Amino acid sequence: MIETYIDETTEAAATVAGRLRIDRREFLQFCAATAATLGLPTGAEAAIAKAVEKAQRPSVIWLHFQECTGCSESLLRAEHPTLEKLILDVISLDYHETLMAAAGHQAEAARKSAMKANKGKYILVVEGAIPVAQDGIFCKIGGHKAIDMLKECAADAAAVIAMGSCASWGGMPSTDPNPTGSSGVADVLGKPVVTIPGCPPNPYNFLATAVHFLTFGKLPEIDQLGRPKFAYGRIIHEHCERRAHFDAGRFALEFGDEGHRKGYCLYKLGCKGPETYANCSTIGFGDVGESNWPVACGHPCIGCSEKGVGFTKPIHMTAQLKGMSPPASYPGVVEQQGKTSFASAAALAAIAGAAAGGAAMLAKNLGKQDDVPAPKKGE
Ligand code: FSX
Ligand code: SF4
Ligand code: F3S
Repeated sequence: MIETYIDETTEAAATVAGRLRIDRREFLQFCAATAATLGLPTGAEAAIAKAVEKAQRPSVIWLHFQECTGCSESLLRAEHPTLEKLILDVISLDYHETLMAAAGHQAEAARKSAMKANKGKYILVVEGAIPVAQDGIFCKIGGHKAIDMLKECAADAAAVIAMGSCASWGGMPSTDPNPTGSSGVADVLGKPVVTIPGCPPNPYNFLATAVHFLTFGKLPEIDQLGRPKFAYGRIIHEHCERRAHFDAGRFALEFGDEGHRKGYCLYKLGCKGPETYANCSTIGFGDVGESNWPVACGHPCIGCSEKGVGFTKPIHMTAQLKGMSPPASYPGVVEQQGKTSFASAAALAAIAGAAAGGAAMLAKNLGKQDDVPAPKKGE
């Protein structure tokens, strides 16, 4: 049984590696990492390998509206060629204005023919917000208003994915006063869609969503905002590498100060990790490991994926703490040396399981013991 499983997985991996001219081990690592990202049990990597091997690629129509194309850039600027090759192997990208060779009428014809050939089966990916003010006149492609193009393409799609914060909830273009009425896809269509927010979003979250669709024939479980739970189920702060500093009250107070140079928590510089739901802290960006994300680079998270936080709250305003109560006070970054009260020493001794006599000795060791009677000989 186990031999069959290993043989089939190895065979599938060899086929995909040969087809894409990538390393077989790298592909197997990708399958295991995707299974882990999706929170699937052991063995799911075999199902993923086989699904990718079969190459029944879903047709994808990718629309661009009010945005900077950062979503597509983040997808294609992976450090290793594997991610980019896999994305283009896992899906059949039939229409994507910035990547397709066709232009003008040919591009329009490609969109129409992909929609016709895959009616009811294609995935519609939308990048960018949709302007709805003044009847949506602010964004036109091929003579069509964004709002009309979106509705036309969504009508026969098997699933709609809003890629990036702009498409998910309006993002940067919807910033107050929002003169063009920039809106997210779900608001325009009047129905829930899968959203992968972030500016840009993490390409792994899109790829894992596509692989889930390919492997299980359905999209992953989502929350009330349409976000896949595997990626947006927890706040960044829960898994941040600087979290121990937060809990210990060690903060950077200015860029370049001692705390900042030592890698202390960025909460007091405005980090929005405590109110932003995303997996940036666990999977990282750019295909170079988990240490490549804003906080690891020394900048507070600005909450780019979170509606009401990113591009809304001032970058250096301290975050609202979600799901936790802050301590009433924090110890200083630099502890004062010297006087130690008996009460604090007793507490420390109690933690260490020592007796009151031990507390006196501890107080002596920690600093001057003005409040503590000197221990008698033999104590
Ligand atoms: Fe840009 Fe995408 Fe930001 Fe928006 O990403 S990276 S402005 S989310 O739509 O291109
Ligand atoms: Fe990390 Fe920001 Fe939380 Fe500090 S506040 S632990 S830097 S997520
Ligand atoms: Fe954005 Fe914050 Fe992640 S700024 S990329 S949600 S760490």
